[in-house]
Amino acid sequence: MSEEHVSMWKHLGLNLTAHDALLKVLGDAYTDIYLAQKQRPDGMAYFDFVMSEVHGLRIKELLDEKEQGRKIIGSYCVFVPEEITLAANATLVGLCSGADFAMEEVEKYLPRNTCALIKSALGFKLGKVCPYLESADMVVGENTCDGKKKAYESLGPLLDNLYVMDLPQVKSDQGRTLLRSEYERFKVAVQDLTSVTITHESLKKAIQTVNAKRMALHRLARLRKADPVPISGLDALLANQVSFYDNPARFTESLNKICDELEKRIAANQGVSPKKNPRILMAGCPMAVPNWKLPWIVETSGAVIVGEESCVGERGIRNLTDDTGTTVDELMDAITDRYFKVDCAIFTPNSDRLNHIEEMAKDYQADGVIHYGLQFCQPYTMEAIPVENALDTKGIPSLRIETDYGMEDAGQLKTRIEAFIEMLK
Ligand code: BJ8
Repeated sequence: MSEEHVSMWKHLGLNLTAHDALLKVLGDAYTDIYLAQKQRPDGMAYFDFVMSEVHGLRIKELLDEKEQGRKIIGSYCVFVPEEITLAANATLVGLCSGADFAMEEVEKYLPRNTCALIKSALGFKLGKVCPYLESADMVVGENTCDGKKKAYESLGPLLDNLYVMDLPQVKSDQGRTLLRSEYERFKVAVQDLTSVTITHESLKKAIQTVNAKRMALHRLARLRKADPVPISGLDALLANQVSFYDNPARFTESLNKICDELEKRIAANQGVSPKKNPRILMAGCPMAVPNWKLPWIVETSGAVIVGEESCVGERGIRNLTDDTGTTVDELMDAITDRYFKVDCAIFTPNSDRLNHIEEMAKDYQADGVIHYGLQFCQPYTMEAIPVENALDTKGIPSLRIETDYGMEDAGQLKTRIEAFIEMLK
């Protein structure tokens, strides 16, 4: 690690000892889980590089952008529209929350039985180990699940720039009206932050940039329908994870290059996993960097993951935004329409999600579905039961997993997952 990076982290106020420990754990996990894979597409070298510089060059880029007057906005949820931030000359970064950190400190603020994702969000702040969080000029919290809503009350005083966005919980006309007005309020807040007024031209261009990124991710998803599948679930998950903090245009170009390579693999009937290995659809809670435990167990147990019904996956990228509106208001309506379709389990009722899981299982020729719920996540662990019942009636085998970010249950999970995969064979 270069001296320049260390002084950058110092300048951001990171706890250098704790940060070193985090980077060590992250680097070791990446080597053991990612670099140990066989037959990876050559293009994944780009993501290996991005990961090796995740707290280095990317942060330097963001700080250089800030020097030139650009603002950085951090977010914890796919309901925060990147289109609005880009249109106002701001960069949106996803704040990962995929690892345990400073847990003793966290439990002074939150009860022990809080989901790992929420605890992680607070732990990264309390441990002072996230350069993205420390670079952000605004951090957006959203009223989604009860856990997040209440945790933002604890996180708020630790930050000087928390903006809370309200979100509907019902897909009704009133719900859409609330989302539309919250996006309007967010637009004003972002304009105030950047001192840039969003125009029809800037918003349209931002929509096109984000659509291009989503189209590249859709292309990757489509290619995973091939049998044999040309890329591992772990690598596809990584592409989705990186999409949250990479430069959007560069990400799109790099992912499209990988897709070109995957098309050649498919034409040559080349896959990452033997044809006989069961194909798995993962469904449930989002998996943020470096939460790779479950896919790693699945793919080292004789199966391959072909899709993710998750916010770090298809739920987050499904649907493009219509860019044909001729005014800022029409484009804001189109943005609202696109995001209102996100079928997060905080919505009630949420039958769209059940339908999407069934559709995905069929489209990706999945032999079985693994439903992943983070322990203490009520929305997803509760919804796992109707999901299981719906799949059961369609004759699609499924397995319900509840876990956290720790490795203590890895052996037990492996036993259950191996038995499930054996049954699918
Ligand atoms: S749109 S899934 S990114 S809220 S795992 S914190 S639900 S208790 S993350 Fe999410 Fe937005 Fe919905 Fe997607 Fe709560 Fe559950 Fe924890 Fe969760």
